[in-house]
Amino acid sequence: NQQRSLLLEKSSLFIPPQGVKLSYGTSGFRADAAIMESTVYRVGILAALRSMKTGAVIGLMITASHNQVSDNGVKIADPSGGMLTQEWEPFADLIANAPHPHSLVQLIDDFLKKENIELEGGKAAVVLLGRDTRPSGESLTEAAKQGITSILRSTPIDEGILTTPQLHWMVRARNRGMKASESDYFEQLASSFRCLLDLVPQENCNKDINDKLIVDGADGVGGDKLCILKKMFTDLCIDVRNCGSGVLNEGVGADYVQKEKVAPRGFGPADVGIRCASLDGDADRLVYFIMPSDSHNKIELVDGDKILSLFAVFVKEQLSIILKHDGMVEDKSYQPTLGVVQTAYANGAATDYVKQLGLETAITPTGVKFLHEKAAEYDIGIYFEANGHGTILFSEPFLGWLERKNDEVSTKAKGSEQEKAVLRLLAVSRLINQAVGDALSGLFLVEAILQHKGCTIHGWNSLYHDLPSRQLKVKVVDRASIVTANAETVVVKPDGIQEAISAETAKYPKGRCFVRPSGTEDVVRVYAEAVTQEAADSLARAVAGLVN
Ligand code: 16G
Ligand code: ZN
Repeated sequence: NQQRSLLLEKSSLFIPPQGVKLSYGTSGFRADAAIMESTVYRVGILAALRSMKTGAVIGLMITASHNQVSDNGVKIADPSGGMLTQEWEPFADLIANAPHPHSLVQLIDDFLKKENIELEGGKAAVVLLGRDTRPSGESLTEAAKQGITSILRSTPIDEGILTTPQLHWMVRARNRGMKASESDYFEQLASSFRCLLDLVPQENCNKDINDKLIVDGADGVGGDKLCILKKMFTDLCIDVRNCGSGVLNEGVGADYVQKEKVAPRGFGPADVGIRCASLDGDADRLVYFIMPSDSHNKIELVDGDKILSLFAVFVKEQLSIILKHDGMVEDKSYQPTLGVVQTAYANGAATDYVKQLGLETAITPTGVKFLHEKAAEYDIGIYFEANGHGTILFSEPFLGWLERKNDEVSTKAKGSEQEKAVLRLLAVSRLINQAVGDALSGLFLVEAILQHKGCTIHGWNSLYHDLPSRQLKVKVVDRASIVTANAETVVVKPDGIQEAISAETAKYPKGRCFVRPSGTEDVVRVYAEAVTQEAADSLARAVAGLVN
């Protein structure tokens, strides 16, 4: 038939290189850009099928995030704007690795039957395409379009160069019938940020929390977009560096800054003590840092855990103001749930801090899809990985309640603290990306909260003090031989390893240690925490020895 011959014809132009086997990991497919064409083509097909199956717009993002510039990758955004459903990941692996057009067409045929997808009669497919600034992005976008148009009645819409979270945001917005262009994104961020600034308590309005913010754009897409946003404010002092004139992710970016704990390229002694931030290559991660006053460029890292803590304090405060009307009486008619979601990489001090705030905490395995899913169980779910990926999710019932409160207080309690708190939380829900972690919206929320509290980065950084920690990578023959459980905190295979790790950890006061196979590199990662840096180092080394 027509579909079959179209697929055979087009796919014969995209034959996968021999001997390469890719898998759709936590961040989609990623590899050297030179071998990605056939994979991206096939993911284009998958995106079109996913759109047909769901009857909704699907996103396809071409990026390799913090990897080196010569790499590239591709991932799918589902109708909600979240990650591709895990149920389709095996199919992604199958078609990416099908050796020739005939085997590809057969796999697709089988899958269509299994999933009950009608290529004719159902809704036409629409796929939004985005890419980061990598030079290979343009031709890979072409391959994706060829993939999408290999399925009859499927339309690609090329949105050009975007941050990953922008594309996720657009997919979500479109599927909810909302305005969904890039300028709508900027407009929503700017107006909600402005709203939060207008609601800064009088006593903190003119506090000089420090002169400016300096942002490392990783020489990627985030810096450019931030420059556009920055222009929407006249009173905002943001100095954006590493905006694309240097090599993407080379000695710059949130991943580098967080892992190496050193300042990115382009930062020097003149920046000591100033509030600095760093985005990653596709702007879905954000960390802050402070340049040290001595000559070494070892920075003080203000990581995802600290961002989470700042958000948690603010949201909790505003929520309790709302729940306490008429001064003291708590509103018992509705008790929204507020929860914090982290991974085992969260510093022990961070977890203790949010617990001490009285918040429910949960941990999940590494990877945005796990954190996001868990956070969505709460009315307000705040999740962050230590590496700076995270956001705040608001449930529909909670937002509905907030809107009703807003109507109520705007007549009965105009100008009250309660009204302001309602407006602040509504603004947060519009500012912070509801689809996925977003460095730009996260950055504007951090800035708004610091203003609100009249708090410097130093004050923020001392909310709690990180326990010393150490991360090591271990090369092993087969990292898949290590199997973990309980959100990666215990090893269940091979036998005996966990007992040995526990025995080693018990030697250190406040010691905590876990190992897990990396999802993005061919290594096993070791994480150790203890009361001194020496102890954390020594625990990590000892456990690395056990895994090896
Ligand atoms: C991916 C994940 C990130 C995780 C990292 C861990 C997404 C979108 N990204 O980049 O959340 O922290 O992998 O890498 O889920 P690792 O498995 O090599 O430690
Ligand atoms: Zn990223």
